[in-house]
Amino acid sequence: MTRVITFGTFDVFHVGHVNILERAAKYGDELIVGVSSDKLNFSKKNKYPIYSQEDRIKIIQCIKFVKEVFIEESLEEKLNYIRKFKADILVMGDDWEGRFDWVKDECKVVYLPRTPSISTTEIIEVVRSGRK
Ligand code: C2G
Repeated sequence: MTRVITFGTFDVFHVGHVNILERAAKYGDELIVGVSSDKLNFSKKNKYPIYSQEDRIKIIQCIKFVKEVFIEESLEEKLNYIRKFKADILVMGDDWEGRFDWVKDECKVVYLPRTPSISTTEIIEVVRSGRK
C-alpha cells in the first residue's frame, strides 16, 4: 500500500487543481490532501482565501481520487503530517521545486509541472476587472 500526500490552498477550485490531484493519486494507492488553513494563508500571503477553509475542504473531499483530507496549519509541520498519515511520497507542483527537499529522509518527494495558463490569482483578476 503506497500512500501519497499533497498540500495546497485550492482556493477558487479549478482544473489545474484537479490535474495535480489526479496525477498525484497515480503515484500510489491512496491520496491524502492537506488543505492550508485560512490562518496559514494569511500568514503566507497577507490575505485570506476567497473560499473559507470549510468550503475548500468540502470541495476536496468530493474528488473521487482523494482518500482523506485534513487541515494544514503550518508549513513547518510537513514532516509531522507525513509521519502521522504514513505517507510514502510527497507530491507538489513545481512552483514549490526544492522547497520540501528537507523531508527526503522520511519520504520520496516529487514536483510535478503546473497546468499552464490557469491560476486562482488570474481568475480573481478577471472576475474583479469584469474582463470578458
Ligand atoms: N497547481 C497546478 N497548476 C496550476 C495551479 C496550481 O498544478 N495551474 C498546483 C500547485 O502547484 C499546488 C496545488 O495545485 O501543488 C495547489 O495550489 P495552491 O492552491 O496555489 O497551493 P499553495 O497556496 O501553493 O499552497 O504546503 C504548501 C501549501 O499549502 C501550498
